[in-house]
Amino acid sequence: MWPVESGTSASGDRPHYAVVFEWIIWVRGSRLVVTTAISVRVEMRDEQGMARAIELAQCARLHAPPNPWVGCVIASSEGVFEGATSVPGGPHAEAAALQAAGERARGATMYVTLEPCAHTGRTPPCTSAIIDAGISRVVVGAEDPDLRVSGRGIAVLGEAGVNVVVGVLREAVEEQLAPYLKHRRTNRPWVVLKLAATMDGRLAAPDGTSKWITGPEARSDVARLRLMSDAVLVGAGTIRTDDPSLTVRLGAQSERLRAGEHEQPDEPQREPLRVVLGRVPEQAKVRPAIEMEGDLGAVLDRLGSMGVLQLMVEGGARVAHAFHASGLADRYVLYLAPALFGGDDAVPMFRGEGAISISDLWRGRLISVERLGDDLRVDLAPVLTEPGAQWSYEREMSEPCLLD
Ligand code: AOF
Ligand code: ZN
Repeated sequence: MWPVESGTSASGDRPHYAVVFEWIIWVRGSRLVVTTAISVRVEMRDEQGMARAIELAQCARLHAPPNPWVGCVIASSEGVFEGATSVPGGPHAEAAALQAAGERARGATMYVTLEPCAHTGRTPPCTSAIIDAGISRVVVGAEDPDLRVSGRGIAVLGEAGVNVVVGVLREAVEEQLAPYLKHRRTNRPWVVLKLAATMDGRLAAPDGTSKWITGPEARSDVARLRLMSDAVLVGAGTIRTDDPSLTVRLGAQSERLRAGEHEQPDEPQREPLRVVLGRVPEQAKVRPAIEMEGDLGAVLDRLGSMGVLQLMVEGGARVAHAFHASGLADRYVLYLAPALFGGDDAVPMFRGEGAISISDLWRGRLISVERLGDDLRVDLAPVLTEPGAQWSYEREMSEPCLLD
């Protein structure tokens, strides 16, 4: 028996112990040695607890903003108790799980995707509730950059003698919470640039018509992306040619069920804010909409101050170019139909000056590729700008998650 370092549960973790068993099995005269080690199971338990907390957090994805969508699992000898963030002003994930566990939380381990809060906001500090409940170990996915927390939650728990482990499944948590983390670090929204195009990269025919390049599955996926966004932005040119309403067409209720969420009877219907760059004609279907103008950085600052965590940019080609060229897109979501305009007169994805030499080529990182009916959804991230880019949580969530 010897202590081993844990790769994922570093920073202040207690040592793990490995007990290695070797089983010798004879199969038809051949000697087969099977080795098992208990240390692997100890590490796995932390990762499994955090993986479940991540699943639970996804249940809060649609109703938590502008607060973070957090998941929490309490594992005690008397059972497993779960919680997810409620609507803003309601209990945090930790409080919900503690409520479910009651007295059984004493001596238990808590897995929580985000550092517990140490401040009194609309709810009391989760750190006090954790300490009072007698939780002995807290496993945290990622630190909370919110200035009211920012390391204080971890410090308060440590000072009270709670064993705190930070960074288990960090990449997955940071990917899942990317819009929240970016907003709290920069006061700007996470920008998702969505483009629906043919395989030869064209958004519309030379006469401006574009309905419908992609099929129904891709279009419902777009509606789902809108539902996860706090604001959608288009250029005034798109309003003039397409007159889109930019509403969440599938209906929030059915999408919420698809995302595995429970009904929240008091929850208002969530429709993203509609933002137009330029002037909106009187009769446009997009109304009511916010008209904005000027520097895109200032637009993002303003939306951030309005509590927009995720901004979905829906085109057209000039707006896409403006966000791309200024390096302001955090994620590119391309819906590609198996169709070709076959000429250079159809509307390109980006209208404006692009790379003039191969050495200026923008290269992204492929996050995921998914087939949606006859179309493809391709997610790209700019290289070196975000953590956890190899892991796409939204794409992996297919089964509904259930709170116990
Ligand atoms: C949540 N849910 O599960 C956790 C949060 O507005 P308040 O008072 O509810 O505080 C929101 C802050 O609390 C939020 O920005 C984050 O720093 C912290 N943690 N918030 O809504 C949760 N764990
Ligand atoms: Zn809290």
